[in-house]
Parts: sequence; C-alpha cells; structure tokens
Amino acid sequence: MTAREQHDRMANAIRFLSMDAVEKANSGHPGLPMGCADIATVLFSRFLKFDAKAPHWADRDRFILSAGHGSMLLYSLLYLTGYEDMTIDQIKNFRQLGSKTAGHPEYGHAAGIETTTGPLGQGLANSVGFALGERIMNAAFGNDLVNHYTYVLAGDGCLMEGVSHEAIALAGHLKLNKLIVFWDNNNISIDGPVSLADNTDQVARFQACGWNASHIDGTDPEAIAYAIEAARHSDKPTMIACKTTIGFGAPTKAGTNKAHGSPLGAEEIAGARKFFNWDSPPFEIPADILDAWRAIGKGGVKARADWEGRLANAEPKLKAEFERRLSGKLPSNFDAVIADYKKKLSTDKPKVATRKSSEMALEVINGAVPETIGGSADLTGSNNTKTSQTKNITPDDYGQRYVHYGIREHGMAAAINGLTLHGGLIAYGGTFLCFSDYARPSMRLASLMGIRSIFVMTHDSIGLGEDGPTHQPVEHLAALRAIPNHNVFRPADAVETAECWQIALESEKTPSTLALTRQNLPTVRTEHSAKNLSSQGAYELAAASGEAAVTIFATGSEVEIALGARDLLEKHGHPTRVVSVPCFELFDQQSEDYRKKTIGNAKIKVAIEAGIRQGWDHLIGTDGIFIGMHGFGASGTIEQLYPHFGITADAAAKAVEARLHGK
Ligand SMILES: Cc1ncc(C[n+]2csc(CCOP(=O)(O)OP(=O)(O)O)c2C)c(N)n1
Repeated sequence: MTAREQHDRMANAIRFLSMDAVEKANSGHPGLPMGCADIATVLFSRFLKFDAKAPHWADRDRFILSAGHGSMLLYSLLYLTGYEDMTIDQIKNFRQLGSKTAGHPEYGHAAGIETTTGPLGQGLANSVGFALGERIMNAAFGNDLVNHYTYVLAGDGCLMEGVSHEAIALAGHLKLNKLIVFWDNNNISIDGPVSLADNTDQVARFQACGWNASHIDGTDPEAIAYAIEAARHSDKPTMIACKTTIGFGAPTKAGTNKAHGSPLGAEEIAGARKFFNWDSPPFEIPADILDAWRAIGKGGVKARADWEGRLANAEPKLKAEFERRLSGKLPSNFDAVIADYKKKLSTDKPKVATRKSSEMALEVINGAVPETIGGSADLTGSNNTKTSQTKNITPDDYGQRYVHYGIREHGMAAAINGLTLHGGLIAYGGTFLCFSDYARPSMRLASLMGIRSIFVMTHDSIGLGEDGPTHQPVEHLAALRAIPNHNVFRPADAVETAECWQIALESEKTPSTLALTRQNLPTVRTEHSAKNLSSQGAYELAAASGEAAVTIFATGSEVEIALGARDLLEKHGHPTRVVSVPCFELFDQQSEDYRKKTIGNAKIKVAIEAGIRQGWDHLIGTDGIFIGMHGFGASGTIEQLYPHFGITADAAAKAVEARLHGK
C-alpha cells in the first residue's frame, strides 16, 4: 500500500465511524468529520505530541475542536488512537443519555476533550488562553517542562461569531506563535452557502490581526503537512485556510448543507462506502488500520518518558512547585495568610469600596499565590485588578502576570477559561458588572465545565452614579445567579471581600463572580472571626435586641443600609436582626437547620439589594418587603440616586413600620 493509500484509509476510518455513529443515533453532524478527516489524520499522525494512555500529560499538545458540532471527528480520533475512555461502545452510544459521547464535546466527559465546545467561536477563543497559558508556564518553568502547541479546528461559524475577532486580535497582539488554527473552509453552513451571509476575506482578516494565514487544499496530505510545518516555525500565530468539501464522499449530499446536521441516510452511506471502497460494516475498523491508528496513539510514549525524566531530574523546588501548580492546590500557607489579613482588617476597619478591598485582598493573594494571572478588559484602574506583583504580559515577556485584554469582555472571559483549562494557572479578569452580559456565554461555559475561572465585576449597582442606566446593572445579579454552578459573591466590606476571594480560589470546580462597589463602604465585620463566615452564604451579622420582629437580609453596599434601618427600628422598639448574604448559591448548600435558623421566624422579612427582586422570595417569601430596583437606574450622583429609588435606611424602616401597623 502506498503512503497515500494508507493515509486515505486512515482518514476513511474517521469518516465511517462518524457517518455510522450519526446514523445510529439518528442525529448529529456527519459533514464536518467527513470533510476534515484528512486534516485530522495528518495532524495526529505526523505532528500532534500526545500519548493516548497518559491523556493528562502536562506537556501534551492541545487539540481543540472549536466546531463542536463535528464532535464525531474528535470521538473517532480518541477511539482510534486508543484513549481508554473512548471505547467502541461509546461511539455506538453517540448522543445517548449517560454516554461520554455527548452531542457536543464536553470537558470532563472523556479524557482528550480539552474544553467544551458547541457554542461556535468558544473553542477558538479558549485557545488564546491555552496558548498564552503555555507561554506563561514556559516562562516560569522552562523549555524542558513546558513546550507544546495548541491546534484548533474552526468552521465558518466560529469565524463569523464576533468573539472570534476579539480572540484573533488578542492572539495576534500577543504573538502567540504556537497557536495554529485550521479553518474548515467548506463554504457551507446550515442555511446554505456561506455567501448567503458572509463574504469576508478571512485570510486577509487574520493577516490584518498579525497572523500568518494562507490557503491550502485541505484534502491534500502533503499540503496540510507543509502548512503545519511552516506554522510551527512561525513567529506569529497561524491560520491555515483549508479548502474542504462538507460531507466529502456522500454521493449527492457532499458539498451541500444536507450533509450538515442530520444523518445521511442508508442510501447515501452505501454510496459513500462504494466511493471510498470501504467494505467494513459499521463500527468495524480493518485490523491493519486500527493498528496503525493505535501506533499513533503510542507515538508520544518516548517523548512523555523523556519529559518525565526531565521532571524527575529538575531542581527539587522547581519540580515541587510545578507539580503543586498543576494539581490545582494552593500553597500550604494560604489559609494562614488570609486569616492574618482578615484579623488586620477587623482592627483597621478600612472604609473603602469593595473594588478597593478586592485590590487589597489581591495584593495579599498575589503575593502568596504565584500562579494567579490578572487582567481587565480596559478598566484596570476601575476594576482594581492590578497589584504590585502583576506586571504586564507582553510578546517579549510572558513571565509576567497581567493581561491587558483590551475592550474584549467576551474574548477575555473565553481566554480566562482557556488559561484555567490549560492547567497550572488561576486566572481572573475584570470589567463592569453591567458588561457581564458581553462575557456571559463564556461565564456560562465555565460553570458547565466546572472550572475555577474568576470574574471581577465592579460598579455593581446604581451606586456607580453619573454613568447612568447604561452602566448601572439592575438584573445582572439575578441573571448570574440563574447560572447553575456559579458562585456570585457580593461582599459587604473588606473582610467579606477577603473571604469571598478565599472561597473563589478554593473552589476548584466552580467559577466565581465577585460583584464589587465603586462607592466606599464601612467595615461591618469589626470582630475578627477565624471562620470564613461568607462560606455559609448568609449569616447573622447583627442580632436583634430581643426576640426578632424583623429580619433584614442584604448584600454588598446595602448591608450598611440594613444596619441603619435596624438602628431606626430598634430605637422604635422593634427588635431587628440583620443577615448579610454574600452568596446565594453557598447559602442554598447549607444544612436545612442552618438555613432555617438563619432565615429565622421574624414576622417581617425584608431584603435590601440595589438590583431586581428576582431570586429574593426564597429568603423573604412572596409577602416579604423588597427594597431595591424595579426598573432601570438613572444618571445622577449616588447621593441623589439611592433616595430617588427609595433604597435608604429610612425608607426600609418606614416600610417595616407601615407593615407592622397593618398598612
Ligand atoms: C453560538 C452558536 N450559534 C449557533 C449555533 C448553531 N449551529 C451549529 S453548527 C452551525 C453552522 C456552522 O457552520 P460551519 O461552521 O460552516 O460548519 P459546517 O456546516 O461547515 O460543518 C450553527 C449555526 C451554535 N452551535 N452556536
């Protein structure tokens, strides 16, 4: 058999596993794997550094299928190369409940799936974080331990999504030359030809963003190999525009949108079997071809063993630090550092905005945790995300710890996910809470994947003042709380802010958003507690003088208002307690006993939060009093806005008294 024949048969193994799995599932996308099988075969057989039996090897090359609808391409590759998670039964159970072969690749389902893709553009945008993570880790640990490529397969959809532009501009700016993107340039998307909606010269676009980019025939193994080889020696990121045919080999559906999102049908598959001269039944791969693929799966064994040798011989401190960072565990003195810092805060009682408290906490954290990588989407001075330890990462110096993401909230959040998924790093990035909307698709995926991405969202209410309603978040806390597995923190003072940061860093499987104020707030936690009270989600901050008639729940800046309302009510003879609620999600995870005790039996329950009511009824009941926002904010000073919207201690006390007096 010639080398070309061997290549073709190996590529056809991907094609038939994909066609047959989609057919059996009666759902899925056969077109992409059929069109891109040559690209994948060349990449995996000749370039990708990996060992299928050690899928978590830290220095493996990463392969990201950004066009997640073509998931069968990835699943086929994982099966063929011998990843233990990916058995032939998993392939047969494509898209069935409980299988590892979900409709779109899901991080954590099977080793070898580096990130969850499906929402188009995300994988490409994640890859910027992966490639940057590689450079950062390389700068910290050297070529011997960290030296790998990030390969991405993206479709027309990924390139049409807006996030792609943020991602490629950032990658070009940072000169991430070990990032190599294949564009499946097949001219087809779901509605039909791409020309229905797009005529962008993608090669020119990537070039304009500082990439190498060129066109190749994506079905010619030598052209593919030549392009990859050139990309690996480039000083810029590379985009290879691969001309392919969607559903290649399907007699009538190839090259049309009919090969995109549904099974090909028995007749079409029979035609493809003829076309490729493939006579194996579904899910059976000829032994010589499976052997050849399995050999590729073992191709990286020596490279991995050599790497393990280098790690074993590395300077012991460096080795220990490398291993600690990759394990995701914080330095052993971390808790003590935070405890000391909290003690100091309760004594100093600073009156600062929680965005400033966050910066103060980060100054301590970044000093103790060298793997944090900060950043902001062009609001560094407002988000207070930069500390003395975090100097700018530039193309000339990846050994630093701060990313100026530019005005690219979505690209930033996706890159943060990529940095996190790369391993060895804890990434956080900031913008205004209102613009979490721009980052939300990636924030949601962080939650779905269960990873430790951290989002610093300042200017968290009308308290930001004159910028007005375009910048004043109203529904954002509720909207973020609606995402499963996402801790939304709204700390009330510097102590709670330190506690929330501690929890965010310790939550290895849950992303966090910290909602922080622009305006100054007093320290309300004036008595030191060794315990992290915020970890309970809600706790009694001020007890009532007698049996409580009123409980006021509040978060963030409104805790001060709640304490003011308590003073007024107590003066008027109504025993009132205040419960601070820094995190709904953590409160919901407490024991029923604790929740009952914390919510309490006071006749009147009040919530104060400068956002919408949604979500509060589970604490105050539908008959509780809500002091907050009922629509958009307004432009004015903070001193005007809180009274204007009725969010004051006086208004809260009056509402309670009206209720007490039966009005
Ligand atoms: C953000 C997002 N929007 C829409 C979709 C639905 N969708 C899945 S594939 C696809 C078309 C993608 O076209 P292309 O990238 O050219 O893939 P091909 O048809 O060539 O496989 C669309 C619109 C999605 N998965 N993600």
